[in-house]
Amino acid sequence: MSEYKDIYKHFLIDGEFVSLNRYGEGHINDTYKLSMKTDGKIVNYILQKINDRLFTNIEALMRNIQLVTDFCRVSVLKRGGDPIKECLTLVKTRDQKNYYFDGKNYFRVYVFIEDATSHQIVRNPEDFYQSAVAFGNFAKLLADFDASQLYEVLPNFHNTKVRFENFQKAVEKDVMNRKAEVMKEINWVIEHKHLCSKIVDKIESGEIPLRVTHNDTKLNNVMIDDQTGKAMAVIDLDTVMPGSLCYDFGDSIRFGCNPAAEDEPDLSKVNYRFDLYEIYLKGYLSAIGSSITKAEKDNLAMGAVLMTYECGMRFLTDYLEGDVYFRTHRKGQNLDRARTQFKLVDDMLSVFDKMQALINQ
Ligand code: ADP
Ligand code: GN1
Ligand code: MG
Repeated sequence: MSEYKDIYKHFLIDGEFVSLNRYGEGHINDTYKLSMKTDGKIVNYILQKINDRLFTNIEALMRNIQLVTDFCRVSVLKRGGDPIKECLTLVKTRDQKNYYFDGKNYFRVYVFIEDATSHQIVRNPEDFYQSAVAFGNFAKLLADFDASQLYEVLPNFHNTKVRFENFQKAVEKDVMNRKAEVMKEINWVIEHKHLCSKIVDKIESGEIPLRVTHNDTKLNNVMIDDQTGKAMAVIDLDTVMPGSLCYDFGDSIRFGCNPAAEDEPDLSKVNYRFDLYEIYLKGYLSAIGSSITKAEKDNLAMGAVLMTYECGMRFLTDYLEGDVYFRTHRKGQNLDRARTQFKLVDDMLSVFDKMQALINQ
């Protein structure tokens, strides 16, 4: 049983303890499913040990999440929905805080969103379409959110130029002596360096607007209703901060338009699914409506290439640094992850004109 099995006692949670088990496939926080029994009924929660190596100002991070979930709740209520199912809901501590610090670690608790699943792979095109609608709606919702209220949790999170500099430093330091083994991948990243400035420069010049975005829009950060197949809720709000729609769109494409796992070692199984890109584009544009600018729309396809390139570079950087950022379960997992991303970028670039043409249609 987990060493954290008494943590729930500090939160406003009733009933008798049943179990606490590791849960989900997130790469960042330590997530557990907590089950309690009240009046003979099981009530579940998500308990997370927040990654405080990455998130250094937990107070501000949790304030962001509180603001965004409160905002989401009001909007869901306005349209007659059920906020417990359609939004993340934080459970307060007994002293009315939204996280608990035990002197060493930071914890938070969410209401468990029942009868819905966070999928690791696109099972069918309809799921993917629904996730596009969910992220498109989320973006539209955040268009009315006052950005100045938010703390910038991870500055330069999707600044691909800065990501490249960090990659270069990792190559130079080579702390794990892994460089020689991955020269092919390192050279591939360097050959594609010209991609780094594609969107960053347009954000800097003001051509592409900065707005409040999710910044981590992969399929497993949306809950799909098990019964109806519709997207129920957008989750994982740690990275909600100023960003670009092109990145949010792109990250969904990166993760979803690949029929294989993100860490698939057999690259023959990794292919870019153009048909899924088409489906996602349709769903996203239909949901976001007139909230997208022309410049954003024109750069959606580039957003997909860039997010995939950047993510691959981040996985390779982490491999070189000794797997200290993304959670790994086996040796070489970050390298496999990097390789799938590079394969996807090659595939995307080979049909880039088609990707762009579809947007202009
Ligand atoms: P990470 O930042 O590590 O990715 P997430 O917040 O995405 O952490 O949570 C990891 C996984 O836990 C999700 O992919 C999902 O499967 C599950 N999860 C998170 N929050 C909830 C929730 N409120 N209800 C049900 N499942 C959840
Ligand atoms: C991480 O937290 P999770 O697993 O949803 C990462 C994303 C990466 C993703 C790659 C805060 O997302 O940026 O794109 O892994 N989140 C953070 O799968 O770094
Ligand atoms: Mg997640």
